[in-house]
Amino acid sequence: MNQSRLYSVRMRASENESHENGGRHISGGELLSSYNELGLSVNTLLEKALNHSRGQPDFLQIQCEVVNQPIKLFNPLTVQTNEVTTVEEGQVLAKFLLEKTGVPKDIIKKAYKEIPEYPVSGAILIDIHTGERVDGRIDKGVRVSRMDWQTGNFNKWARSKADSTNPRLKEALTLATKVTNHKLTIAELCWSDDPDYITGYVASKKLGYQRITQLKQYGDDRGCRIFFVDKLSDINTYMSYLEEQPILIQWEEKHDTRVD
Ligand code: WAQ
Ligand code: MG
Repeated sequence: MNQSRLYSVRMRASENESHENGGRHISGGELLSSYNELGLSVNTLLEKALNHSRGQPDFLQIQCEVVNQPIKLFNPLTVQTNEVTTVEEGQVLAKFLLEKTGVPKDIIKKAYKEIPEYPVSGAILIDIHTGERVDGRIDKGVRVSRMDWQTGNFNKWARSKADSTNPRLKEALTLATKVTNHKLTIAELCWSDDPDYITGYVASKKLGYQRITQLKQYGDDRGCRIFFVDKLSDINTYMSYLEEQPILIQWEEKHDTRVD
């Protein structure tokens, strides 16, 4: 890919109205593309929006814009899969792992109580000292953008880990790697809002990407994405990192780190 002219391509789709007019979020997607591949890239996101288990969109937008900032390269977080047999077991493990990353127990409890109040299309930010939501984007949350993992390098990584080339894992690991590479991110907690996908994860720079095979019941269309952050003195800089800093995942075996 010619990195000198990359485009950020973003898609969002919703039911009834657009997101800002109160529509129900169906699907979103973001990637980086060369100019030559823009047609393909737009099509990839269009297909994602048109064939989604959350339903058919009434509103759909795809936007392309050139990226002018230099691109950071990150090695992907180390992945571990934790098999659980029930949602309850999965959620106990998720809370245990969050505590291990340094999020205090009472803050985890408070965050969980508030999850049903957050039907957003992005992620919400919670301060680990107060438990308060700090992103200020009440209805939509923060959408992490300008990130990608080129297919060739991803497939090489997947082969070496004997893992499937699951596109969801690719998307989520790319996002988690970007988010946890910022020093003020303590941890991320995530499960999908797609009713047919029940695997989720807890991620942090130290723990890596800890998949948990059941974090909700099949058929449930409520998702979760929380970034636990440490006292953001400058919230705008943090949010612009999430939204604007372009990053590519580039796996190099020699940079693999061990998980504690
Ligand atoms: N930035 C911020 N929040 C996002 C973004 C983004 N780019 N993409 C999704 N979200 C939020 C949004 O609120 C969604 O409703 C929620 O996360 C779930 O998104 O097998 O598929 O894309 O290892 O449905 C994780 C496990 C799957 C993958 C997560 O999330 C694996 C998933 P989804
Ligand atoms: Mg989804």
